[in-house]
Amino acid sequence: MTRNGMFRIAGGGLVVIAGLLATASPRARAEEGPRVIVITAKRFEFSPKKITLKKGETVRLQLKSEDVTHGLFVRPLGIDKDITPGETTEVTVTPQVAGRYRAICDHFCGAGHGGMKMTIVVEDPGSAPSAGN
Ligand SMILES: [Cu+2]
Repeated sequence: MTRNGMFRIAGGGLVVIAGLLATASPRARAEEGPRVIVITAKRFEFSPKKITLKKGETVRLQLKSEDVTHGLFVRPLGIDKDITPGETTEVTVTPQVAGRYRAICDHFCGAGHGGMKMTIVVEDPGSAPSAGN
């Protein structure tokens, strides 16, 4: 075998591997499951302050705390979790009713605890946007 031939084989192998990587990764990502939304809690706010979900779409919320233990409580969506610092707390939701939901911290975290809240908007992709309340 010539020197030239060796190079050709090596080059072809690399192209095949690159092709496998390119096609495998998007598929693997799609099979991982629902859309993931990260929500970070710290005294005395959630970040982001507002998330938008779609009616009927399953999403996985990943809850993290940057300081002390907080909570995330949204009764109509069945969400009631403690958020412990240093851990990722997951909750999976599939909202069935469109609307605007107020999420609150329900684990006392200090002086501003009572004002610690965020908004979860659930849109119905099948209906026109509402004109407000
Ligand atoms: Cu809190």
